[in-house]
Amino acid sequence: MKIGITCYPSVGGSGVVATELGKLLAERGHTVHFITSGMPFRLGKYYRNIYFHEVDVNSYSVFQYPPYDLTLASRMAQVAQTENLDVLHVHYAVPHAISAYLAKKMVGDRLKVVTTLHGTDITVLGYDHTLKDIIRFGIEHSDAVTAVSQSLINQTREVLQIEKPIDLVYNFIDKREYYPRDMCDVREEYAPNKEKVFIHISNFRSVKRTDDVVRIFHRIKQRIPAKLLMIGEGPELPIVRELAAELGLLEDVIFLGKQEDIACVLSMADVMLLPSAQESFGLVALEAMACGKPVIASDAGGLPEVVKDGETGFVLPIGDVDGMGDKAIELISDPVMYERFSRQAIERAYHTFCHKDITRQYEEIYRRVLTEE
Ligand code: GMT
Repeated sequence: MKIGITCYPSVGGSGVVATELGKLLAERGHTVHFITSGMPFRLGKYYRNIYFHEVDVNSYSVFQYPPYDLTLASRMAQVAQTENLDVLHVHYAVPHAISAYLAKKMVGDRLKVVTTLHGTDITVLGYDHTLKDIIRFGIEHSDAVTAVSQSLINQTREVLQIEKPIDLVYNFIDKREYYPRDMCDVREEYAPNKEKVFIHISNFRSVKRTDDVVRIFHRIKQRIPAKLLMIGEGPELPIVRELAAELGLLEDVIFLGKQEDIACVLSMADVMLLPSAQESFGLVALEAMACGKPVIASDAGGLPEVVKDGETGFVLPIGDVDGMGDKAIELISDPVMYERFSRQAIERAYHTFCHKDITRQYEEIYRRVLTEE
């Protein structure tokens, strides 16, 4: 098949999923055309069967705002025509599903549109009355819609009153990249006295509740020698640093900024902390599990579908900092339980979220829309 993919190309779970899916589809012999405003960050080298078409948004002085959605629609239509695309797979309903709808109107109904919902398009924008109707329109006019968790499907139905079928297609992990690595030497630099190592990875937006991460760690630290690795950057970072200082934790909380090689960084740690207020899936929890790291998570959105409570980590109510700290201590202090959770985390990641199975699910959806009248 000839497949166009549009996503936000900057760092973020949806961009990662869209790019990795494109690479897997290309490996399986499909031709993949990325139509994005910049080179997706995981696509920086040559891949057979993959092409990149930049959406170059001009900001003419007549426009108060650059018209990204229209430029994208026009570029989608051009690429669909010149490359004879079968399917446009767009990640995020706004504005990508709307741009795809326009492109389809320009080139004809032969072009099929598949929209994947990743979260904030529903959990944040879906509540915005200026956007709600157009999000619903984009979803209803897609040939197929998928969402990354059952929780997101339920929320989409509830918030937008949508009856159209939505396929559940979980995010996936490629076990050729995500597996436990030997990082003992580097780990020793951060934890020279055999401290237990906790890790948090996010874009430090307020929904990630990064202050809770520090408070959970503070509770852990009162009972056991421990270090916390904080990976990523974002608006909450200065606040989190201040909180760590206030709680006397600056020696033990290590800020490593943005990191590319997540599997290596995860392999330095013992347990991931992910107490988010919203998380339609929680790709980073899956990445941690694939590297054998149990996750202490909140029960936000799709997180309980990823992290099995009492098997691959613990799931507690959003904001239950003490509960999360106590569970982390219980887990890390019991080597038999820890080994079992670690093994089960890898098994679950590879079995339920296997990259090959999920790629096939998307292929089946593409075939279905291409044969439907
Ligand atoms: O979580 C973010 O801040 C980034 C956002 C994105 O656009 O990449 O992540 C969303 O999509 C990911 C991939 O499907 C999910 O793993 C994240 O849970 C989801 N984020 C939220 O729902 C807040």
